Amino acid sequence: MFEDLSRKLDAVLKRLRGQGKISEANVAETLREVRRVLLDADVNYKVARQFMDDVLRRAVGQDVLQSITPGQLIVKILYDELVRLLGTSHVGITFSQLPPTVIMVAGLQGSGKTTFCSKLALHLKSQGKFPLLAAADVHRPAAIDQLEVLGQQIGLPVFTKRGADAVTVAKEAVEHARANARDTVIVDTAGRLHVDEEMMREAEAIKAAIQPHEILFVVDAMTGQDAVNTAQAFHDRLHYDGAVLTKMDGDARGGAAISLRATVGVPIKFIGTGEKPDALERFHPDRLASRILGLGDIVGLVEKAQAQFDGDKAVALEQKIRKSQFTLEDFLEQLQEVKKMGPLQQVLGMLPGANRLPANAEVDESALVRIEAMIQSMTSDERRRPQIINGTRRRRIAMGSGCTVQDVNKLLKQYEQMQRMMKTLSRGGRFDKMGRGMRIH
Ligand SMILES: Nc1nc2c(ncn2[C@@H]2O[C@H](COP(=O)(O)OP(=O)(O)O)[C@@H](O)[C@H]2O)c(=O)[nH]1
Ligand SMILES: [Mg+2]
Repeated sequence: MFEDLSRKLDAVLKRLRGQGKISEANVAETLREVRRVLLDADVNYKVARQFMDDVLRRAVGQDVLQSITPGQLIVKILYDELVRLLGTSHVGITFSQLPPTVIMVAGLQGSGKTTFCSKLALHLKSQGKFPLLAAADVHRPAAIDQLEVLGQQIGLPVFTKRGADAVTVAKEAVEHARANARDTVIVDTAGRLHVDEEMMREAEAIKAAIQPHEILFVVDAMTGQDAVNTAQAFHDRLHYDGAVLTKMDGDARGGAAISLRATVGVPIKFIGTGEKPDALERFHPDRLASRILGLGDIVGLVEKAQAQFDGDKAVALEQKIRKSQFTLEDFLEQLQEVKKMGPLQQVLGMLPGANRLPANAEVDESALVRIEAMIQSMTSDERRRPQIINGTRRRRIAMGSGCTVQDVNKLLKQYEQMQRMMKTLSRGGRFDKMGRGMRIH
């Protein structure tokens, strides 16, 4: 997510970070470069200017130059201001006291509305809700089919009425939900390729007819500045409650995400990170800011892990990492869980410093299989205290796992590096050696 922006910022900030003595000229120069990087990422120029003004004001106010670590203090100020720009804290969906909660989803064609409807439905289902999907994009029969297929995939009902107009479908869907004890209705609507009067009128008519508790505007993050213009045009007519940024897994430059909140003044509530129904994340300004600044997303990572395996394990693991008591046994268990979490590339992207991995760093997943085999060939004493693994033991482990002694050496070295990084983390520092340390093979 935003690899390019993140890498450029990192390059600019790296110069500051290392320096003991920093002059006013260094700071001014760095901030100018940060501004240029933001504009490159398609951040709205007014937003970028205001942002830099705020950062500068705070840097002067906190007397950055007099502090012991001026470089780090600037990074901290940038982080704080970026979090603020992105909306400070997560804003969730407002549920009605009196079910069903009606959620209307609007946006341009192709922005990812229908996909988002199914993602949201699945997300709410996993939280114990009973959603009903409503196919109120009636202009293209294929749109109704698409929602029906998605509904089937996630095991949730879809209300359709072929031949009826959008307002009728939406209204009857809400009645159907009420009669059938569904506590949430998610209404998918039609979009067009561009903002146009007819689409707006239809959306307004649906809004008037069903009076949704929540209107979510879906926008493709890849469209940059355009996203912000469209978002404003929809907001002028619909006054929606939250925005959803889709296709954040693609090579979106970041401009839309960074400018949207500041320009339209509406919180971003979710982000879409893939085509599958489970590729949805709640939007957390602090996490995105730390990803952009290359500070990693440990909370997101632990949460993702948590969603995949049981919560107690995740908490225990986090504590172990923080206390640097991470053994090879944990490493093995972790590898097995990581395999369940999905593509390693995505998992690595959430780690601090990951923006310094080469853009297309290939992760050799078969290396994992070998590592697993090697750890499995160790005694439990060896797994807990790898320092006892001497030459004889290394040969035995290599034989037992069908690997070479060099492989075993490499694994132990990687484990050592990982431990060192975890120590840095537990001291509240950064994984600065991430780029080299964590690469598997
Ligand atoms: N990579 C990626 N593709 C997405 C995402 N959300 C939607 N899509 C794809 O974008 C295309 C348009 O999505 P759709 O939901 O039909 O858009 P709609 O016209 O607004 O309903 C489809 O091919 C989706 O699979 C996302 O978060 N990531
Ligand atoms: Mg659609």
